[in-house]
Amino acid sequence: MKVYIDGQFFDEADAKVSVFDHGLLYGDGVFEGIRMYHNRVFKLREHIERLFWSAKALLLEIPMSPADLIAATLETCRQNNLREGYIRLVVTRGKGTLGLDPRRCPKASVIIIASTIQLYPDKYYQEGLTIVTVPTTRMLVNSVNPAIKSLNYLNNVLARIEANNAGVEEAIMLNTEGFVAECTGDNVFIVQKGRLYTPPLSAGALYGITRNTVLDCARELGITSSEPNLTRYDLFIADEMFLTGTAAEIVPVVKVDGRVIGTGRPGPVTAKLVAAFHEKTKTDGEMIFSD
Ligand code: PXG
Repeated sequence: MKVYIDGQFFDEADAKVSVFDHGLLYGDGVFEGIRMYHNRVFKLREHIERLFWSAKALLLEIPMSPADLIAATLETCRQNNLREGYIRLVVTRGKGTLGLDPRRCPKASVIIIASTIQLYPDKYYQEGLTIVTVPTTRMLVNSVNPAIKSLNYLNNVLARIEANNAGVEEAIMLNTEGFVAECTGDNVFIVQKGRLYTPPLSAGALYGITRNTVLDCARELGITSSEPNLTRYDLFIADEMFLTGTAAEIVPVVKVDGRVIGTGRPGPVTAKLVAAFHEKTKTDGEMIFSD
């Protein structure tokens, strides 16, 4: 594997960062998880845009233009001869002193890893997931805003540990008001009487690119969608439920906190959206190889 670090490609064994990098010392940095499908980097421009937004929120200057970062990402896929897979783009605050002040870090570091992806087992897509709500609440929008895709993922890691303890693959996180925010690495959707609902981003969620794509698919399919605050009760009485994320794509949920959702099987609206999503992955995104 060839890993891009600050303009150069390194073999995996030599792809290293400093122990003085504030990405390691303080979780000070931003990242993106991106998919390649059919020789295209899906929604690459949208991911790069969100990376620059996350960096802006942290006053972190990415030492490359968006266009150069797009070019470097595509080149990393080519160097690894990948047309399908997963890309992890990381921008750390860079090397600094043993103090948290970001002004002590002269230059941010850009890392691009292109690899294959460990997918959820097919049975989750066929039969749906069982999940639980966890006690760890989502961070406040005025502390570390969940909209910032930062390297500080401990809030999510704590929730994931609670999901692991409960023997499930994902966890619903509520905000401090008790409304549904999102899962540890996925956004949440429900279907009720043919209409699609997802929590508003102000509830404390990532501006999910898969979430946006699903909302686009719904519009194109004539499915009405809206973004009201949702409670656990709304999830329990939903006809259908699913999660969205770059890694999971669209994964149906059939049980939440012991309550069976709808028929207990993935539903028809979910199936339509899954089909529409997969169509988009064929045509949407920057091409890797020109053939
Ligand atoms: N919420 C959170 C907290 C996330 O981290 C999503 C929602 C879905 O957003 P996208 O833009 O992907 O639709 C995410 C995304 C990983 C991994 O390896 C995590 C994500 C994406 C890709 C890989 O854990 N999280």
